[in-house]
Amino acid sequence: MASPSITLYGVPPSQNAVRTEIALLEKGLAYEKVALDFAKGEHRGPPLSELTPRMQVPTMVYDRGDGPIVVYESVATIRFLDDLHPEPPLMPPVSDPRRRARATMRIEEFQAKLDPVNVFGSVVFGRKGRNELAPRLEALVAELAYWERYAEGQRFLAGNDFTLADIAVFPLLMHFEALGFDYAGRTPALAAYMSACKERPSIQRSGWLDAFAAFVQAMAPEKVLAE
Ligand SMILES: N[C@@H](CCC(=O)N[C@@H](CS)C(=O)NCC(=O)O)C(=O)O
Repeated sequence: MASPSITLYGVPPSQNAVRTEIALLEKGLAYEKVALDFAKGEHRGPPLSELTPRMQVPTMVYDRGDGPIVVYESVATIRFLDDLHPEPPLMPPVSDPRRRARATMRIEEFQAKLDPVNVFGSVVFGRKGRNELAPRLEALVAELAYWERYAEGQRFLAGNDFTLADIAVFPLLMHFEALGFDYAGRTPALAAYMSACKERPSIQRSGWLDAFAAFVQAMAPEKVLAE
């Protein structure tokens, strides 16, 4: 297959956009990164508005010479890349149904259960505080208890190999660390999992950990998840 031309529209600290980038780095694919300035409303105009009606990032334009394919929704982008570029694999094979089911469940649970309880935007942009968010914070901590169980006894979420499930979940977990959640004290298996992900070369090479840390420092969100 000819090497595709890939353009990734993102925003440096975005936990959504970094998923696509991690998958690209895992696959060893070359790509051009276009950083949009949301403060200037760059996502509301062309080219993004012509590529996606939702005008959100990540949006990836993938072209292997037979016309551009636009893919958005971060989980769709990483699935797409793993389907079209199966080596190295980012899903356990069908010949290992136990681990494959685990990875699939974690991705589905990320989308259906974990992402919906995220309060990061409400704290950072909505400037909502601990009292106002109390029921949502309780729901979030209860949800993290499931993930603690999932992280126990293995390096990554579907076993000892890094998969799409980790690309989906890890960036979101960083949000809760930024809001003061004490992984080491409250969920030790998740703390070990976070360390393993932070060491992953693709995650380090993405530069996202630094971009996210700088964003958190600049926005100084209230530590609503600190005990
Ligand atoms: N479910 C989407 C969420 C994408 C998303 O919310 N992206 C944010 C940046 S982190 C965005 O583009 N926000 C701009 C907007 O919604 O107007 C995904 O996983 O890609």
